[in-house]
Amino acid sequence: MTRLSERREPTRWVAEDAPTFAVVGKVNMGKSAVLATLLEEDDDAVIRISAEPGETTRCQRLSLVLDGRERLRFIDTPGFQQPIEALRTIRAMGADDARGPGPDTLARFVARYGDSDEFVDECRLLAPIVEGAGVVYVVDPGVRLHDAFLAEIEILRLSAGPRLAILNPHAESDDASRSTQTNEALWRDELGKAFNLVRTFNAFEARFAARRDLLAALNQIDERDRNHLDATLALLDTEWEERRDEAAERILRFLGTVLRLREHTNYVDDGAPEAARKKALTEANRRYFERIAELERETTNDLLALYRHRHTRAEAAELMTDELDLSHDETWRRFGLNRRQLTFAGAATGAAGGTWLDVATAGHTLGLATLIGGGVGGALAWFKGDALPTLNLSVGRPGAFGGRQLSLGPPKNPNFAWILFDVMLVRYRAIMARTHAARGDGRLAHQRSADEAESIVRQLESSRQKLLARWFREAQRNTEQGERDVQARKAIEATLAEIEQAMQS
Ligand SMILES: Nc1nc2c(ncn2[C@@H]2O[C@H](COP(=O)(O)OP(=O)(O)O)[C@@H](O)[C@H]2O)c(=O)[nH]1
Ligand SMILES: [Mg+2]
Repeated sequence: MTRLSERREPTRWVAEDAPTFAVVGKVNMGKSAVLATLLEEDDDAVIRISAEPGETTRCQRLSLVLDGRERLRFIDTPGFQQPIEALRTIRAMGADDARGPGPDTLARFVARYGDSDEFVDECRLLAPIVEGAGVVYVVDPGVRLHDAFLAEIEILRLSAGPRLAILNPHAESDDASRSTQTNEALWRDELGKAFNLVRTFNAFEARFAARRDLLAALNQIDERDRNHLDATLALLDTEWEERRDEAAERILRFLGTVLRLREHTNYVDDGAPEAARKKALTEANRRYFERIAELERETTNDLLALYRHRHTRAEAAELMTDELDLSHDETWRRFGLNRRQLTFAGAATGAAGGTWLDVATAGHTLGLATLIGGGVGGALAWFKGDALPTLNLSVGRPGAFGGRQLSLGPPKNPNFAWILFDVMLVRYRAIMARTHAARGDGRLAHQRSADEAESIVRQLESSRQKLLARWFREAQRNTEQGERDVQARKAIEATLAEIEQAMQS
């Protein structure tokens, strides 16, 4: 019987039928962060990302699984601890070899020190490489290239397999200073000599296209598995399109549900009919908007789950319960509007009294969506208050107990649907922008920032606007749309693809 303490690490790191790469580098270079983003793993219990050095003390297998099969295997490793000493030892061991130190020397190094107290981390990280795993070496190009790094690079150069170097800049890309750039040039020079390929991959910013590029780079360095990797990329693409399709479907369902939503309430009007009616109306209004905010949150959480953000939740929309004074700049700033947009707002306030253009006829009306920079909570506040378009309201006949029923439906204003759609698109963009390595506080912020206040729906091409406007109108009338549902979903899908595209540039 094997006692627990005697259990050894698995002897085979390299998969039989999946190309395997060991992800190596000094501690805190972002090895785990790169893997978390690449494999969309946001669970700290699975991939620990930490500023504490030495959190990863053993190798760990992490797989890219597509269609239920392991397509690629990565080994997350502890960082190099004593690369200079290790290199000196390896060189000494290889001095007797006719061809100098090489892959065999690394194997003998691991065999000799693997069970000792020396070079513990080096042996662990070299074990998969000795076994045949390719190398993915991660560095932060903002860090000065010093001797210990040169030793790491030299050790890795001795391995026989394919080698890719990844520059994972920790500094935000737009504030990369001049010295960082010089540093990066030095890194590139040095890495170019020992690796098949050098790529930049920012673990905190990489989106789908960057993840795909990185996987394609593995294809380039590992010729043996070219067909396998090509097939993996094709699966990855298919899966991504399926997700986008599903996201469009979910957004369409949200829009349909909200546009058909009715809120009913009963009240008794025996004493003071006006007061009772007003109270009931206020109450129904609140519930109506709360229900919409809830649906928005549910949808956003579904989208987060679809994109494998299992530990992020949509922040609850802050419903503005107080009356809005649209003549105040402050009101518009709460929606995240800038000065130019504030000027627009002044003009639109006049229009709020009742002149609404048909949505299909003018971008003018769509412009309102631009004005509403906040999420649904802020946006819907526009539709509240006395000066604003009222909801459909039907007051039933007195019932058996002298009660009446009052129903609220969607605002007649065509902007309503566009604002709902815009809010959802902004949410989608925020989800796309989020990487699985940036763990944060687990909340998807609700407010869009001032420079993102520009509406997305306003930029849609007019044929798509018209198609969607018609779908919104019919949904609001609660008619069955059949084939038009399919067209609307495709239009949304194309919009989502464009949002992703715009984020690449
Ligand atoms: N800003 C930024 N920080 C990063 C990036 N990658 C890693 N980090 C941070 O660097 C620290 C170490 O990252 P980790 O992935 O655990 O490094 P490892 O020791 O190489 O596995 C953590 O605090 C990360 O949040 C990055 O691309 N940008
Ligand atoms: Mg780590």
